[in-house]
Amino acid sequence: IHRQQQWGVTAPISLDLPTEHEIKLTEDLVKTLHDYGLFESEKEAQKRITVLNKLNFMVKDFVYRVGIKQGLSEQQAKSAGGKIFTFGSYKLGVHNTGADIDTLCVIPKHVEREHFFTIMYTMLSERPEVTELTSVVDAYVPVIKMRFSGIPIDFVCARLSIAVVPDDLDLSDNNLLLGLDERCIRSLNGSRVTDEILRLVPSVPVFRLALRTIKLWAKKRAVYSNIMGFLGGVAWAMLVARVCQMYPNACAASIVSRFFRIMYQWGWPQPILLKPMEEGPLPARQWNPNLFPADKSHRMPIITPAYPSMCATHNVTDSTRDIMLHEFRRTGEIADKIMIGTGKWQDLFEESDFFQIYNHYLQVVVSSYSSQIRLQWSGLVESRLRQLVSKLELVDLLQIAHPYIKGIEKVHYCFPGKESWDAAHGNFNIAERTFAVDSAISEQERIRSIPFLSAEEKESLVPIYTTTFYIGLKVEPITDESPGPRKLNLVWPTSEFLKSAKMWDKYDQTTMGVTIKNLKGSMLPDELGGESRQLRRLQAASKM
Ligand code: 3AT
Ligand code: MN
Ligand code: MN
Repeated sequence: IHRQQQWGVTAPISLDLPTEHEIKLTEDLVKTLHDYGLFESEKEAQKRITVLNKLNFMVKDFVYRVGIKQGLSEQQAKSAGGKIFTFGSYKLGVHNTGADIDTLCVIPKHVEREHFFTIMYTMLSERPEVTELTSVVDAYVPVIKMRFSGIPIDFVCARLSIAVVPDDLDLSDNNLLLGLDERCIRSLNGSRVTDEILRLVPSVPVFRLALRTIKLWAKKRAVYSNIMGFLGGVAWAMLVARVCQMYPNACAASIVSRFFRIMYQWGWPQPILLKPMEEGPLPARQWNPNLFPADKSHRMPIITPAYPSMCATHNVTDSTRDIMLHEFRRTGEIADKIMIGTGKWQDLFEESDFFQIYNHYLQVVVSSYSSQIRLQWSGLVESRLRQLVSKLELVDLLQIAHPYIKGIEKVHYCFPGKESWDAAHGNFNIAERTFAVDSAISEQERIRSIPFLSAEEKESLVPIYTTTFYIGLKVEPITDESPGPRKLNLVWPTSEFLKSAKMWDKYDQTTMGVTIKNLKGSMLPDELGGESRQLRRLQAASKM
């Protein structure tokens, strides 16, 4: 029982212990989450530990090998250490089956950062357990991606300015950051933030269960995506942690039930902090709306607890904030019903009706003629979509521009010429030659499964990859003050967006495309709800 201690920046709201009813509801919650398949098996958990042990061992071997190469003695090279840490959902203890393990490799000063992407990379490539090995060296946080015994790993690296990385190294010391490469500081940040979050909650098991619930809810309600202007995993974790601090003795059911109203009523843009911000030894700038105009523009600031503190919700726009507030309010009412017994936990996880609720959508089709460039190009456009949303927010009569959280990936097998041009512009409706992009099925298998075509015809097919993003548009309703037809002028935001995407230095108009279309809700592809909308309209018409 936590009595006096203050968790975070204010005194607790209540120190009440859970009631029997709340404990019962928490047990129901655990069962419900199990039904959604959220928890991995004991066997998978064990496998993750084995993989991490192997990686930790490989890191020590890597540090040793480089030490010998640099002329250290056998003894010095051996004792230089090296160690892995984890962060992300695995470290928080809220990962689902199949999630990646975000892993940080910490190396002493005699090993260069570059060695991680050359020597360590080669060592990994020689392991039979490693598949799908790639490195992204020029990313903001450079990373090696791979599967190790089938488990996806994001492997980042930080080189410290100490000669020995001992097994009991603690990353919380701010002075460790002194004199480090920016990329190393950013790589350390993930671990330092997760460690702090876990340190700042009154009960880790309660926090974990509540966070699992909120993450599932946010995914189902389509508000889980940092890149689209909603919140990502770290931001949701900090929100849940803050509510845990307010109710140090509560069980997960009551944390979850209070979460939505607290977040709805929060005085945004007042920031969410898990602890007072610290001064530190770096010249780095920390989040400070009094000093930096950009920080003042954050709509829902959620500040990371590890020095240097940053805002994890830089991407939130007016539209995405309004959408999240709407979801908080809506779900708060559902949660009340669950607590008084007139609703069940499943009600929390009702799928978003994004594709049903708007009369108009913008459809952004990103296309590429090769699978190599596909992810980079669609990623680039995806990262620019927020700018389109921000510009749409300025359009007269447009109340909300609502981006859907993920792009829909397809591959179309087309005959060269007009058909492939059409496909690249989002006009291809031959179902038996369109496939969801899924690494489980190879290209040969897909083509083999196509009916009606001869072997020669199949031979000439070319794949066109598309990723399609949607933005729902809510137009101001007709009122006495503004009667008459609603004609939106979307020319400026859409043409600016297309122009900016095509300015990408790797853009090549012969192999990449991007187009925007304005669609009526009833014109959405069937699998997204166009069909059910048409059915509803027919039903409504037949009743008249
Ligand atoms: P999953 O269970 O993996 O879906 P997660 O919270 O672990 O949820 P990620 O693996 O995507 O999510 O990210 C883990 C952390 O890695 C979060 C953040 O500190 C860092 N991170 C993720 N993506 C980026 C990025 N593009 N740039 C910088 N840091 C990132
Ligand atoms: Mn992860
Ligand atoms: Mn990851």
